Amino acid sequence: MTTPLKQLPAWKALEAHASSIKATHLRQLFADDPSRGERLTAEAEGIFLDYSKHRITDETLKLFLQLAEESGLREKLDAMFRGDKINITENRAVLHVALRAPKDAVIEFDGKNVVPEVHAVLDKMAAFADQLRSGKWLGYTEKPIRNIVNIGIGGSDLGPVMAYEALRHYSDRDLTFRFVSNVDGTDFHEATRDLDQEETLFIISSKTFTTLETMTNAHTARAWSLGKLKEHAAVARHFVAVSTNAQEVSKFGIDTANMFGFWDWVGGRYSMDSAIGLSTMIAIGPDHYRAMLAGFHSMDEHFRTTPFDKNLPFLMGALAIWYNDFFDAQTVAVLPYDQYLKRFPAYLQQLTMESNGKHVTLDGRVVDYQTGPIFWGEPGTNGQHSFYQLIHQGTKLIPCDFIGFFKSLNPIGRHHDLLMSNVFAQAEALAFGKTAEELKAENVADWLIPHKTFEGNRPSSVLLADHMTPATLGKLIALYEHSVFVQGAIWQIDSFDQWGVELGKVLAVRIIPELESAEEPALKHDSSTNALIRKYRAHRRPTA
Ligand code: G6Q
Repeated sequence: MTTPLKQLPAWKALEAHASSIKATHLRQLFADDPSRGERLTAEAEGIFLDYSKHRITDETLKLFLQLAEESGLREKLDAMFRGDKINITENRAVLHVALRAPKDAVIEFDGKNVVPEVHAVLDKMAAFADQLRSGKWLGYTEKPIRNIVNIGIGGSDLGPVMAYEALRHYSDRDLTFRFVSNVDGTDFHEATRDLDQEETLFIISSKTFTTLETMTNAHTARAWSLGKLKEHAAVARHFVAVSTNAQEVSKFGIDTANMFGFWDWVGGRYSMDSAIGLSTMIAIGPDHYRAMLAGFHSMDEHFRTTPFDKNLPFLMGALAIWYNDFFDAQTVAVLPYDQYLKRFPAYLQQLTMESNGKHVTLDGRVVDYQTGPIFWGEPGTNGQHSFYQLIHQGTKLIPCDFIGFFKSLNPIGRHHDLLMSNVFAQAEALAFGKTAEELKAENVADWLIPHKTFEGNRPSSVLLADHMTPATLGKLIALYEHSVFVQGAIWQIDSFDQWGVELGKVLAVRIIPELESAEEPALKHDSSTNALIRKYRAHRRPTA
């Protein structure tokens, strides 16, 4: 049995250290060490991290390095890269790093090198993407496909949506991309209402090919297509699948020649760079897609080989644990100052919260410390005009990740300097605040001073890169993936299962017939659920 986390000497030392550091303001830390702003930084693969505005000292980092040692972080990391079945509750390996390994790499799973298979699928995706992009893939009525609709949910949707938005600059603007995830019919309707069936291709993305939402939308899509195309044979030209379940794919009527596979060892939320990224590849083209994979891989290598004191995922993971467990912080705000990253916070929510929202350790013990924080955010500067108030002056401590670029892909006038000045100003104001003395010197009326005072001492990281490219996106995602890994490994939890999500997949199924049956059903839920079902039945639209 592993030593419980709170009994590790480094954890105990961090507890004592945290209570001493809580009394120190960031103003003091900066005054004590004028080089702090340059010293507490790290850079890897073109991603620069300034972590100086955190309530830490060299001692904090030293203790986290000791915690990594006592937690066996290095061995855990090696086990993941080696393909050990570290997802113990599902008895699965966790090998998303193999999805972006170069052709000549050797990563063995069950005694077999998986890299050639990964590249075979990539080549098949590339051939398909090229046909579509060049207008050679024709629909059933011989018209070229112009619209691509990805149907998937969770890990089979959030990554593709985020990547499409993030890399729009690189996308083929003659093609239209839509994403349908919700089982709410409105999602399908609004995504397809202005599309022509003859020019529309659906990618049904589902690892299991059994997910209720996706299969419902897939059947609706088939009916919608055949409503105009009539012949069942049209399905082969207008539907492709991304899945691990060939049997269900062919049952649906999709030719398995048009199926792009992936593997059991790819978790849903770690799958955007598997065949689940087919829509991304069609949008940006195979060369850009490969550049994105190379970006992922370079961050994988940085994580795997760099000592932890210079290791970006480690530093970010340690900071997340620091506030979550020693400062009672409940959340982390992710604030990308780049419009292309508008879906990045939503993507990170799944990556972080589905991975580390766990309350038992790998040994099955209930934890006596906090695990995964809540991730949330919006692109800057929009958030500044709404929730930043609470971050600056509320009663909650919210560490922030600011993400910015040196160059804009759309350099218009002064826009980019204005945008970036906000990144620096916000991080500065959060850390240093505004004192009563400063306000007095500005002749602010006495009674207003408490309202206008900013306590400061609010921590943030600033991440900077040159400009948004497919490779940069890959690096950023891998950075967060591995930071999540660091946190989960130290918390001794299984970051790769999702029993809470599985529950949702079975619960609704029980209630569906109770909503739809013509006969009044004998309800056996609690009194609230029974009453809600009765009320819904009384008011629902009768089936035609
Ligand atoms: C991800 C989760 C979950 C999953 C969806 C879709 O890690 O397991 O978000 O991706 O439930 O599952 P399918 O791809 O099997 O449809």
